[in-house]
Amino acid sequence: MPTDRLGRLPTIALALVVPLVALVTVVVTLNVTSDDAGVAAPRGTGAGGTNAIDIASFRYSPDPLVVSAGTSVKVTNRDGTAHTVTAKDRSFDTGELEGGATTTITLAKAGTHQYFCDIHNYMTGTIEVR
Ligand SMILES: [Cu+2]
Repeated sequence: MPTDRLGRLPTIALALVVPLVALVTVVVTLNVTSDDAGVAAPRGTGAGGTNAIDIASFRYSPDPLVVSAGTSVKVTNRDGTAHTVTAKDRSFDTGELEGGATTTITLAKAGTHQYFCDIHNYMTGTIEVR
């Protein structure tokens, strides 16, 4: 195990910068999308809001999704390539969802659940279960 600090530093810096850039990209995209809500049905993440995650252009939306415990969440992959919705703690996992396919996950545990795409690990999202 090398413990050379100089060697590790760029890796650490990259590990911090990449998620930050991804976050900024998602925030910017969400702002743009909210001004141009003609693509899909209107959605909100407030009380009684949507219980669905759409995957499009290698992004999850809405992100974060806020749902009540026990809610079934419909996951739709609108891309032409397969994706997954996989919990970091593996408490839920859609498995490979082909382009155009839909599935449902049920979130029993309250809390903040972070998930990712098991094929494209840079794709991440959050579900807040209340
Ligand atoms: Cu993916």
